[in-house]
Amino acid sequence: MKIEAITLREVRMPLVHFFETSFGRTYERRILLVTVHCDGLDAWGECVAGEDPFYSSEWVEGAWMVLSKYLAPAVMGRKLEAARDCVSLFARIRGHRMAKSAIENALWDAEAREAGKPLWKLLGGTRREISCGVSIGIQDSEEQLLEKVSAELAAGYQRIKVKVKPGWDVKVLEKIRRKWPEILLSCDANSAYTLDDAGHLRRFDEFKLLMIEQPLWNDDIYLHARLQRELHTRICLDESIRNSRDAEMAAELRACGIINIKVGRVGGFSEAVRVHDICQLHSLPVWCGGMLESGVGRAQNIALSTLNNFSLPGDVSASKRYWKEDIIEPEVTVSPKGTISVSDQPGTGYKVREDLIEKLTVRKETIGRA
Ligand code: OSB
Ligand code: MG
Repeated sequence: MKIEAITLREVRMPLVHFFETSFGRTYERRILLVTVHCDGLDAWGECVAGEDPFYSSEWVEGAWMVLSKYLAPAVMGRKLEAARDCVSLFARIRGHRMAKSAIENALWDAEAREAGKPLWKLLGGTRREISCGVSIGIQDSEEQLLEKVSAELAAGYQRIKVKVKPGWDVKVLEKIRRKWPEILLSCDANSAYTLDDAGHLRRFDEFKLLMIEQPLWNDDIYLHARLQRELHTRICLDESIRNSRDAEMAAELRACGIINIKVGRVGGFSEAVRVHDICQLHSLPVWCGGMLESGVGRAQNIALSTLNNFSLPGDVSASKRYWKEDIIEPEVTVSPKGTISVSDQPGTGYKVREDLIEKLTVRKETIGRA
């Protein structure tokens, strides 16, 4: 693959419904798309950095700068045998994993399409159908939350995850459990608690949750291990797992019972597969996390979710839960039994709607071509 040019693009996409976590509320996404022009084709990747550095230190503006000044130049004009070869070219640039992932994943798209292979097979996937769950944000009222849960269950989703924070936790979980005693239910705190809350978090045990996601600090593993010893409910680490070494440390320290893999958070598909493999070795089930992606990132999450150890439903759900109109076609749809089937077409099996993207673009920069 000869890399001839890279285009960065910001598209603005209003969410169908706002999304609120313990760190804030989002109404509109600023989606950073990367197009790698190589061997006469345009390959696509999405940088999942948020509008603000609240989920992690990465954010759209910072990612744009590092892509433009460091990452695109690091691969420009290079001829790579495989997508994973960009990892060593990026190695001297510290951090910025979501930005790196956008280029690496575009290269995987190119590699799959050039080989005439589905991306999921190239990644080593084995499942033809993936299981889907939903992540439901903090609402203005408990009634609104219960209505949302009810609608998602009716749509067939296999697992409900609700965002929690101090003041929006035990009471909401209790109401959901009382109404639906048998469903797969979990919660995600996005680091809203400290170890001093261990006693409070122990109250979550009575709701028989599948897991409690990232209760403590975004950069911590050790104190999660201390907390895990106090809880029956399995902890699931999200923010804390930056690479396969973190996953190995979490497994050995018994800091969690489940790991959420987000391809952007770990720096791209190569590392995501490594995290998957190390978790499998340690009998830690994984599932695919979401970052309110557009269709470009969503289609790639679907491909990743076909790997064998993705044995729990992911936060990979239908396009229409997020967007009036998605930027891929067909849009992502979920069956009444809460699954997405993968296609045997080359690449992701979804087509990028370039005309629509052009219309939604508010900023564009091409590196490597006059
Ligand atoms: O912690 O999983 C998270 C969205 C933005 C940032 C962090 C998270 C989330 C979600 C949404 O939970 C998952 C999705 O539906 O894309
Ligand atoms: Mg999370």
